[in-house]
Amino acid sequence: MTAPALNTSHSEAIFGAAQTLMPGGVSSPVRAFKSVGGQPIVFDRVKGPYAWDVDGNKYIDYIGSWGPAICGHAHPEVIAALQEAVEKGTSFGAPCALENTLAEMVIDAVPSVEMVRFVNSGTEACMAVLRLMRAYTGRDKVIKFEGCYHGHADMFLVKAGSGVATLGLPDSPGVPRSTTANTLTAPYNDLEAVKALFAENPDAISGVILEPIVGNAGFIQPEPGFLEGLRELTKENGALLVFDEVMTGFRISYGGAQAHFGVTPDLTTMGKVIGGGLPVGAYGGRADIMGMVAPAGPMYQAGTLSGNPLAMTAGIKTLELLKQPGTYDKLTATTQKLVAGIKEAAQAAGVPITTASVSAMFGFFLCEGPVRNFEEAKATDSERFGRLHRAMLERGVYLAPSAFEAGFTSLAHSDADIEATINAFRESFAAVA
Ligand code: KE4
Repeated sequence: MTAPALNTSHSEAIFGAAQTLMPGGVSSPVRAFKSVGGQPIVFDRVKGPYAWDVDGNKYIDYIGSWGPAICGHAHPEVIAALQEAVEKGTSFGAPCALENTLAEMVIDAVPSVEMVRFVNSGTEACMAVLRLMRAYTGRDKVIKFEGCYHGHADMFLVKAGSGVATLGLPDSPGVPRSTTANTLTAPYNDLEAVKALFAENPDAISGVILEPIVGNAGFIQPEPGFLEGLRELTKENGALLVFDEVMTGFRISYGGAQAHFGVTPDLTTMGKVIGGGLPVGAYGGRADIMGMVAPAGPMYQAGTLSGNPLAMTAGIKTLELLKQPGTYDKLTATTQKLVAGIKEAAQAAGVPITTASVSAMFGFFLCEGPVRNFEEAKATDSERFGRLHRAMLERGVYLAPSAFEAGFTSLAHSDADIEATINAFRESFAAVA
């Protein structure tokens, strides 16, 4: 069944003008649709599980601003809280009680966090946590995993995921070799490779940082024993274990992936959900480590807008909503229904697929699978994914414009939305088979 042609003339005009104003016409590379082809959709507004573009087309949104919109876009209670807060100003540049409130909520929720520092993005959080790992251990090297993405700071742009993988960039020019010389990489789910790196670099590795569930190389889960093995290996080698929960924090469970899997790292980075759609990042962990952060300790990190009252307000209200009983059961049920429908639709069309989900995060690769690491993820049929992405757009469903990203559901996605999405997948897989 062919979809009606999508009128995107206003999107095209606005995006066309953007080309001369901003590199690639976007504020973040993955939004440019480079790997799926076609013109990006220019959003006009969002509400609940929906987005409307500037041509008035409506989409069921499975990106949710790349994670923050877990309660649904523009949740009325978040909006109301912000409207009240904004009357008191947008930024203080001074201590504010709202920071205490959100800090207490994060500390109460996330097993590894005894103290927390707020910043303005996940990138900032990961930059700061790496500096803290090095300051605390006195060691310079760090282990990351191929396909994991920890923001765009120089030292992490080594075999990174997300937009780096999407655009097939050989990491990035402008990053001195001296900066990445201390960044060691291993395949995800490969404990032996990590063990070897520790053996080859005795007393030189400050720690291991990873996405406890990968959302930046497509959706890849830790194999049984992987996280536990890293916990043991880091302890044995006097190194720190750091979970980058910018994407998984408060999405996999109220305590993040670390609570879900029962493995507690030494430090955790967060972002996205804890800002409720406003710019917030955070890093936190053991008090004895966080005590090194200025002005309590010598490790310097700062930020003009860190802890600003609006972002704190949106984060507090969002976590209050997520803390309600049954939240994650509902998110899990919604997502499992969606993923089962995606799998059935692909199989009905004879399209190879492997699917997975945990709570409100999901993904699929257009290959047989299993996909345990970034190398195996590259087997996905990216060309067919591009055609699928366009076919779904034409049927009113907005998926991440990359085969190397994850999908996000929200409390606002209804059964009817899931049914409509599955129908769109049935038609789209048939169209791209
Ligand atoms: P930000 O600096 O984009 O707030 O966070 C960086 C970051 C750090 N760690 C993890 C696990 C992340 O997923 C991210 C950012 N995620 C991407 C989506 N894959 C942001 C979207 C974009 O780059 O436009």
